[in-house]
Parts: sequence; structure tokens; C-alpha cells
Amino acid sequence: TPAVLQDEDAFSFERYMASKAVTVNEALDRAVPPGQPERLSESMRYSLLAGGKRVRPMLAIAACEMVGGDAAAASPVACAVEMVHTMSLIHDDLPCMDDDDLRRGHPTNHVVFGVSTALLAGDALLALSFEHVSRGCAEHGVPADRALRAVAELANAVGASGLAAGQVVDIASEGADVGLATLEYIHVHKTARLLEAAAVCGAIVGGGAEEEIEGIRRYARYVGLLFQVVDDVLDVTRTSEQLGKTAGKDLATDKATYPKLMGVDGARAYAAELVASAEAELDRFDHARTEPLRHLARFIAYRQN
Ligand code: GRG
Repeated sequence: TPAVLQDEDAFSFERYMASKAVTVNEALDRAVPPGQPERLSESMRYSLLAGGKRVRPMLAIAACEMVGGDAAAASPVACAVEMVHTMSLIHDDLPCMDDDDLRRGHPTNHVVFGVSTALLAGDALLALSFEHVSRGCAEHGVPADRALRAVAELANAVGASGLAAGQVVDIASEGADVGLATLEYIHVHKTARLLEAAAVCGAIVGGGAEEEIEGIRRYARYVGLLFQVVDDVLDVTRTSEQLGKTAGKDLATDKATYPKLMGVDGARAYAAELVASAEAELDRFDHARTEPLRHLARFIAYRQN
């Protein structure tokens, strides 16, 4: 699959990502050890440790480091956002939602463990995410006011102002003639809000100043939308090139996408605009410190899957 946009300078950043992903995967493995009831912990571990790009933890860690915090202080929020993300994927795949059999190339959680266990594994991961932030921040010496603020930020991203809102509007819009405003609402809530919370929580625990935290919030909102615009364009390019499962399903359900509403070239132009706006938000920071977040935005823009 060809990339949506081309990046000349992505290689070293991929190494940076890979090394952070190893750290995050080890921390997630420790955070959810095999335990009792075995079926529940297996189901939680099955989805949490099933791969995935770990973009949200990376955002948390990079934002923390950019405001001068220690990467270790961001580990609890980095793991927590990935737990929330995993919960949302498990629930999204359930028969009462998208009813998907495959996720990241493997059978979905409910196909392997059954619907009730999958539902409960999602619930348990969501609860654990907040426990993990509360305990982990204390263990890493993160001041309690910062930890409390991160918990509120994360909760806001999950509930009726975030994921749940986006999902309910998405489901209600199925089969409807959805315009750009509704499409944007769905993606801002389903996708961008958690990416935003990841970066903002990283900046909070890292001790960022108020205007730094808000700059990072705006950066992450652009990145969150960018993520979805690129996803939609990739679905179309996959359609014409390999008639893949995702694209086939996308066409079959006739759901609104950016290329459908603004054309492939329009969507590409919008993606380029979003990556530029995201990078512009980083200009207020010391340039050397912005490299990881700059490259993360480009990585999302130029990714091929
Ligand atoms: C239960 C409170 C509660 C909320 C859940 C199910 C639901 C409500 C929301 C659905 C959210 C959802 C599935 C959004 C899609 C997000 C998205 C872009 C997923 C793909 O993310 P990647 O590409 O995936 O980062 P990997 O596999 O790399 O982790």
C-alpha cells in the first residue's frame, strides 16, 4: 500500500517508537499479570498484549518528556490510556456494536472468550486503568494534584463527553446521510479525544505549565483528526489495490468517510493541513524537545496501515 503522504526522515523515529513500545509492552504485561479468575485475566491479556501501534502511550510519554518530565513518571498514564483503548476495541467489536470477528489479524475477544467474558474484560480494563494511574503516580512520586487531574482528564475522555458520546452518535448515524459536521463529531469523540487525553495526561504528570498543557491539547486534537482522515484515505487506497476486508466492509455499510465527503485529493489536502497545524502548535516549545511529537504527527500522517 502506498503511503498517503511521503516522509523522507521517518527511519530514526521508527527506532525511537520501537524502543518505547518495548518499555510500554513490558509495563502492560506487569500491570495485568495472569491471575484468578483465569478466564477473565486471559481475556484481558489476550487483547491488551495483542500488538497494536501503542500510539497513545507514545503520545503520553513524549508529551511528558517535552515539558521536562521523566518518561518513567508517564508510565502509569501511558499504560492506562492503552487499557482504555483496548477496552474500547473489545466493546466496539461486540455483536451489539460493530460485530467484528477479526482485530489486528486475530479473532476478536468475544469470538475467543464469549460475549459475557469480553464485556467484563473490557469493564475490568477500564476500572484497572484508573487504579493503575492512582497507584502508579503515587509510586513514581507524581504529586497527588497532578495525578487527580490526570484521572479527571482520562474519565472525561471515556464518558459522555468522549468515547461513549462518539460511539452513540456513530451507531445512531448508521445508514443515515451523514454530513461533514457529524462525521467530525464522531471522530473527535471516538478517536481524537483519547489521543488528546493521552498527550494531556503526559503533560500534566510531567509538570507542564498551563499554556504548555493547552498547546499540547490543541496539537493532539489535530493529530487525532489526522489519524482518522489518514485511516479513511488508506481504506480507499486499500480498496482499489487489494480489495481488503476493511475496505469491502466500509463500502458494504456505506458509512461516511472523508474521501466520500471531500474526495481523495480533498482528504489528502486536509491531512496535510492538519499535520501542519499540529506541528505549528509545537513551535512555542524548545525545538530540540519537540522532535518526538513532531515525528509522531508525521508518522501518523505518512503511515501505510
Ligand atoms: C464502555 C464507556 C465505554 C466506552 C466505549 C465502544 C466505544 C465506547 C467506543 C468505540 C471507540 C473506538 C473503537 C474508536 C476507534 C478508535 C480507533 C481509531 C482505533 C484504531 O486505533 P489504532 O490504529 O489501533 O491505534 P491499534 O491496533 O494500533 O492499537
